[in-house]
Amino acid sequence: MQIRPDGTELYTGYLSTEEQTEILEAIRSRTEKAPLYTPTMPRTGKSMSVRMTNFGRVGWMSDSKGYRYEPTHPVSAEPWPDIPECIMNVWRVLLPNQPDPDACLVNYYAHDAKMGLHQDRDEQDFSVPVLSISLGDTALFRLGQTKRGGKTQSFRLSSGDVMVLKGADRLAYHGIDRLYPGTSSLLKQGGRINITLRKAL
Ligand code: MD6
Ligand code: FE
Repeated sequence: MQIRPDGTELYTGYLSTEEQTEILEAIRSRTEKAPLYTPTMPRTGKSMSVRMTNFGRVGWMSDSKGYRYEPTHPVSAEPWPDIPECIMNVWRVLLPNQPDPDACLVNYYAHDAKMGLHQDRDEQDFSVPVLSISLGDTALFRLGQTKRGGKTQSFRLSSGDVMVLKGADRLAYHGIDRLYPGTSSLLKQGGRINITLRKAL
């Protein structure tokens, strides 16, 4: 579904339960070596409410030094695990004319986690879209404009939904206002995983 002309696309129910489970297992096997950690915010040093890890050549990081891409895990100092093929394939099917992603950010939301409005602007080439996969509990996503303070629209992202931010919306502000706990049985502990694929370099 086209949310906005030449912009955001939402593929509701794109992944089957089997595909979601395969992706979840691929994440689980990699988070043993690259565990979820709690990032901090650049200016305030406050903890984010989501926990994060990354796969790929580089991973997105936030700490007192700012936002950036790094080749290693901040706690283990090891290179990030590879991006699972089952995740890579979602990108290749939906974005066949784009270069492969080199960064796969994994965010885990507990029932009370949220993410403030932000732009994804730490990548080198904004002409390459960002693709996001949602797993677990449904979340309320807010999509704004490329300038802060513009009008916003909200929609729900449920387990198996895939969203592509591209074109005019590649630099649109967006965030997660809340989860709807208990809306999915995919994660037995509840909560939500969001995976974003990007070409960072
Ligand atoms: C989330 N998503 O869905 C947060 N960024 O939990 C994002 O921040 C995001 O969904 C860029 C493109 C798509 C996204
Ligand atoms: Fe984002």
